[in-house]
Amino acid sequence: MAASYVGKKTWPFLKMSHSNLLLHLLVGCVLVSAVDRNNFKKCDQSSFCKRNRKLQPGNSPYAAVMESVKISDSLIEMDVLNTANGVLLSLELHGMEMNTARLRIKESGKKRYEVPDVVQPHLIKSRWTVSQTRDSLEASLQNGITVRLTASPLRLDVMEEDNVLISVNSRGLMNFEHLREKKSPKPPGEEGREGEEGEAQQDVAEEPGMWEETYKSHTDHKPKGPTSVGMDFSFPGFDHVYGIPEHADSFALKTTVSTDPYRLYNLDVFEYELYNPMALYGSVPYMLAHSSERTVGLFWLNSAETWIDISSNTADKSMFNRMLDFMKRDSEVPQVDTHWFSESGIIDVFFLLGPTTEQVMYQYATITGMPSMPPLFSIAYHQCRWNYNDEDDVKNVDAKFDENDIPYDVIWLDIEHTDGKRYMTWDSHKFSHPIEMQNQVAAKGRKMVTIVDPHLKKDSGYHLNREAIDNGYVVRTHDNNDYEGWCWPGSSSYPDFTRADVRSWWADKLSYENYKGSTPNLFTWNDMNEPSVFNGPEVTMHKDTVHADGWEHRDVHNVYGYYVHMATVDGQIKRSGGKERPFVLSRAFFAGSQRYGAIWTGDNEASWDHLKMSIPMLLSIGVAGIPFIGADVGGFFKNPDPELLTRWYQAGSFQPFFRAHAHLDTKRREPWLLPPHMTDIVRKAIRTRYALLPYWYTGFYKSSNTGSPVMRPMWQEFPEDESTFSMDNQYMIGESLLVKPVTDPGANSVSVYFPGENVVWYDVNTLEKFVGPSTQSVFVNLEKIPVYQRGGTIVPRKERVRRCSTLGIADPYTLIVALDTKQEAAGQLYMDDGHSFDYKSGLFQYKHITYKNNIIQSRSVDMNGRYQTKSWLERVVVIGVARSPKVIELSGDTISTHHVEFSFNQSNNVLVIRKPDVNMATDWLMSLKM
Ligand code: NBV
Repeated sequence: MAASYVGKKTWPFLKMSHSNLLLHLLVGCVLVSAVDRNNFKKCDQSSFCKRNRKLQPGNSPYAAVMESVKISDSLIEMDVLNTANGVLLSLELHGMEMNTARLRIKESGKKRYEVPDVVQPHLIKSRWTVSQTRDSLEASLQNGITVRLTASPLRLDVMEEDNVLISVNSRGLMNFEHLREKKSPKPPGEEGREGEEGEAQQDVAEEPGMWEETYKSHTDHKPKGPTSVGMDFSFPGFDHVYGIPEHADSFALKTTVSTDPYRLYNLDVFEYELYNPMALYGSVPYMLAHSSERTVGLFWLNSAETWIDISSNTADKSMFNRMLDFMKRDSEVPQVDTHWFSESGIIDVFFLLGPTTEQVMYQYATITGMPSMPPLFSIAYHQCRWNYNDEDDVKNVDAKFDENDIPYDVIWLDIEHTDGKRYMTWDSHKFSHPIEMQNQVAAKGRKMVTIVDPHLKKDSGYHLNREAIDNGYVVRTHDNNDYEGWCWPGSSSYPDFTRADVRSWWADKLSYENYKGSTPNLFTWNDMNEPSVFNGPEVTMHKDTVHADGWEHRDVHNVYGYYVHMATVDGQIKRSGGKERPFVLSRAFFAGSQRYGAIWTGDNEASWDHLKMSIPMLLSIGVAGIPFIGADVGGFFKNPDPELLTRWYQAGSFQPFFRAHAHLDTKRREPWLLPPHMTDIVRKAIRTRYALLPYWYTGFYKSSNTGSPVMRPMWQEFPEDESTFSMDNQYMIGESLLVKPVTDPGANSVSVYFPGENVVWYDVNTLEKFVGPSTQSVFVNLEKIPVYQRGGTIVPRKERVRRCSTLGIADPYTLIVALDTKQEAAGQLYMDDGHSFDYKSGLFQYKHITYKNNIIQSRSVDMNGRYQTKSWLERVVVIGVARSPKVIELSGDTISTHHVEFSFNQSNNVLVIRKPDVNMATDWLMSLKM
């Protein structure tokens, strides 16, 4: 059993089993202290952050050498000189398809880390048309981007026609700390005499922390010295920027003038605080700027520790001053200024010019990869806790769901299921029949997940550790030994997942033969992959450890977890011979993680504030290209009161990854342990999720083709509506559903903003109608989840209550058609087997369903679809029909034309068409004779 809860601020390893605890106390007792924000660096505790932040806007020392310009089709190259120290850099400007371009600045003749395996191979290039003068150059892509480069000081303006959309180095904050030899210390008395050593003449003066840095008790050896890179980017015409997850902060990013910059450094932050720019478990160095006119994106491809400063010429103005500007008609053009700097690597930036939000999202997904299509079960409801203790516990929980008529798809096992935290093994007492256990769960159509962390117990009897050590697969220390860190199992080694051979070894370990006791119904959870190292600096790996090809951990830190996720996903695909879709949840992430699977927001807390925060956090990760995201329902730490838990279930049922989870020391909180009337409400929320699975599944399919998130900000759907730009508490699921979760205790009303000129919205439960744009206070009792369907859309549902999603695969569909003011609506339905890759070879159906001119029609959008389904159309509900039809005639591919039954409710203008009984795979048409 675990040690008791040791108060709020505790080292994570104080929550371990007694044996592990003892181990830690023996070896690591000196390290015991409180983990709070003081255990994570502030900018002024990081020498490269300080150096870059200290730079002041002004004339940049960098200048393009125009005589060196070389142009070949899609690539423009030139030298850039640091006029302060004579160091030469090389600049590349790549023209790319779809209004995108890439700027790379490297150090001439020097090897620095360039992030591999994130940008998609074979991006389509686009040819530049260039005009050049002695001190400038203008390069344009056909129908798109123009880049105007000014040579001295170096500045780039990324434009469309005459509009500057992104300025680069316009504030002169570019910084490229070149690789250098360490100077030998000067004899006493000569320390101050710089300027006599040729090349480094006017170089930045040596500062403490450049060649070695100590944080708490950890010394970071820096054999390469200072290597940071930085650049400023301004967005003229924009007032709002988003993205750069992961932070527990508002969705619209704040200025950092009086705070630390936003930090990107994957960290296991114990009990994270809200509303600050501290780093968390994952990093996507990608920002979107949005205005009522357009959206642009900027992707900074660098996997080292990164900080981003944001300032704005309008954000800090008072409302009064803004009004004054407006009255005087001399309001400035708004502008957001950003300053990005990373500890190592190169400057590698993508400019995505949209112009629409959807286009920016598509451009980003083209560069970093489209999201994978999740298996159906994984978007249903998951039941997790640290821990389900043994096989009986699993059996009982599984049975209780059935007894209580609550559907669920997956039951999860946390670290205690293993043999002493040796992942991919089982505790032989508590889980002595893992295959039988999985088969029993699977007999009901359900699945299981086990946790597989990347740290390996240093025990020669543990096969994974032995093989990793024997093969030389583990990360090395700066002085060339196997790196050893402390984690759950005690002393642990960490495989170097940045190596392809190590990933392939790991993937093989997930085969059924190698992972004893695993079955095709067992899926995976990668935790602690930042990586978390309890006795490391900031609870992570020392930056001077060494990875493949001599790269330091400093260079690859933010992609380590991404590679763990990638290797685990590869393993799952391999074990099925490439047939089955994988499901792997990861805590750490990077740009491109969307290609691998789901991520969640880590160790939140059972509080109303954390429930509220789940919305902006998920929106930020979503716009940064990762759609399959969730937050622990109920809150991980502490015990939620029944009302909070109930409200959290309701909110979670409308978030993409829907999993309840709880800390080891919390009270049991499965839905049936709530007071009965609340169990009823939670049952209803989970069932609502199941009913809407066809809509979610279709949403994920669209996402996998467009890069657009399923849970999306209001402004993605209403890009011109400025009142939505800072919204943190309501959002859209796809194009059709507006969700405003109740996130306050004792609420009996919430205020909902209905956007859109003349857009009608229907309460999905009462069908009450609201017209936009308007803000309305709506009544909520505990049962109520305020969700509204937008007029003009069609939402597919499955109404049969099942024990889990797979059992409902052939169930009939209901279509909810909400008409707009023109008496029209449209929507899509995607169907396939829900689990295999067969859809890639045509076994799918993608239907476009429309209501227009009193005709409801379903047609295949993609004629390659050949999936045969037994599902049929059970019901069509049309909301907002002006008057009752006289007859409704159904015709289709496989049926003879006939009349169908219907009823019309005059009081709310709702038409219900019953049992059209037509197969969903076929094309059909219903004509309403008025
Ligand atoms: O494996 C235990 C937990 C897990 O339940 C949680 O979801 C992770 O975010 N894990 C972190 C390690 C310990 C947390 C205190």
